[in-house]
Amino acid sequence: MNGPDAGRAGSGRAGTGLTGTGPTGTDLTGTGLTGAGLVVRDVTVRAVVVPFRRPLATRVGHFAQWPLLLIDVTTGQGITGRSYLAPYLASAAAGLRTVLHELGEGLRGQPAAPGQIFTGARGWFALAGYQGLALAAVAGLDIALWDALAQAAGLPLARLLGGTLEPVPAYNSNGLGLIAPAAVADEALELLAEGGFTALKVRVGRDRAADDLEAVRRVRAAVGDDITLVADYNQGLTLGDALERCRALDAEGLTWIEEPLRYDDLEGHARIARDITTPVMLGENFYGPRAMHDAIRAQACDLVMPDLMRIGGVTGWLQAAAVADVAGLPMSSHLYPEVSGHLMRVTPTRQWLEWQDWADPVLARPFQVRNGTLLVPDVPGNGLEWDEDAVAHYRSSN
Ligand code: SMN
Ligand code: MG
Repeated sequence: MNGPDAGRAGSGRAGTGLTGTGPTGTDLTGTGLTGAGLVVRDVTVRAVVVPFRRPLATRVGHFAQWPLLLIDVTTGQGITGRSYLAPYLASAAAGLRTVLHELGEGLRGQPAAPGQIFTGARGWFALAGYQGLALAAVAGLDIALWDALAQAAGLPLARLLGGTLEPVPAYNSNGLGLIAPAAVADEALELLAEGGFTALKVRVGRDRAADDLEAVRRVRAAVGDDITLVADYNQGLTLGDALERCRALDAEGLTWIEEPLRYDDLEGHARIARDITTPVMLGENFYGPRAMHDAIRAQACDLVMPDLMRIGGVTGWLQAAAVADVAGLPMSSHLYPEVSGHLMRVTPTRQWLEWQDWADPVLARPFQVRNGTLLVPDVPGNGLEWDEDAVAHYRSSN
């Protein structure tokens, strides 16, 4: 932390380092320095667990339901910014809630200034650690604050950030988990039909490499050569195994092979990237833009796909998009299709949006997909709004 905000960021109340006044201790209300005039009143976080329409088996877990934390940042001006986080496991949701609660307390009375808060967070977490749940919590608040700013401006988030609302090309990631190879063809056709998709993700990493190859070939035979297919190992392999298995898939016309190794094995991924012609994809486990920078410098991947939560929300995404742009790497998204859709509009090297409808059960206005593209809604903010009856129904104590 050497930037001009560094010293100021740490100067707040013990705990989060946030103060009821400005970072320098001054009351900013009414000074015009309060981020579109918005001042945070309160942060509420509600846990829900929603069922999957189509349970998904991967090498990192079998998902039958999806814990979500719904975040509402209310402001003194009557605008509520919203976001959700999907921490995969109910136990992780409980830990994340605690961090969100602490940070949320500190945000009360602060200007809605997500960029400043994002930078300040590096100072607050300098000792406790900036990645993992800490960065996820910052991201959840950041996304909601940007939503509030966009609502205050009367603009969809994509337009506030300087983009347009053109549809965003998406691949359907709602299925094709580690199911029997004999079952993949039908599911692939169902997934394409769900929204006129032209691209799909196939999970790989079955016990037998031959079963993966058979699954990929059966999907290809069912969907034809014009459909884009990507494969995801979800960190499931060791290096020797990965070299063998990735070579075996290299001639299958995949647009990328994702996370064959543990996510932080940059050297191993670089070795695979040199060895095969299919692009290697990393990114859902980049904790902050610097992690993307590190992976690119290590030549660990040919493509990047940050996850909105782990990259640090809207602010982290924008920084990562600049890194991908200067490095010349195509950038896709991971989970969070709603807000990621807005952000892809301002991502210079945008490639594919990952589409999952997993938050739909609690959304008052689920986002729509047409002709394989996500439609970015023309409403002020990011377009997230809760279906309160559904939230009550799926509420969880975690
Ligand atoms: C994935 C991650 C988490 C849950 C399900 C699937 C996968 C993806 O890695 O890239 O979609
Ligand atoms: Mg993945």
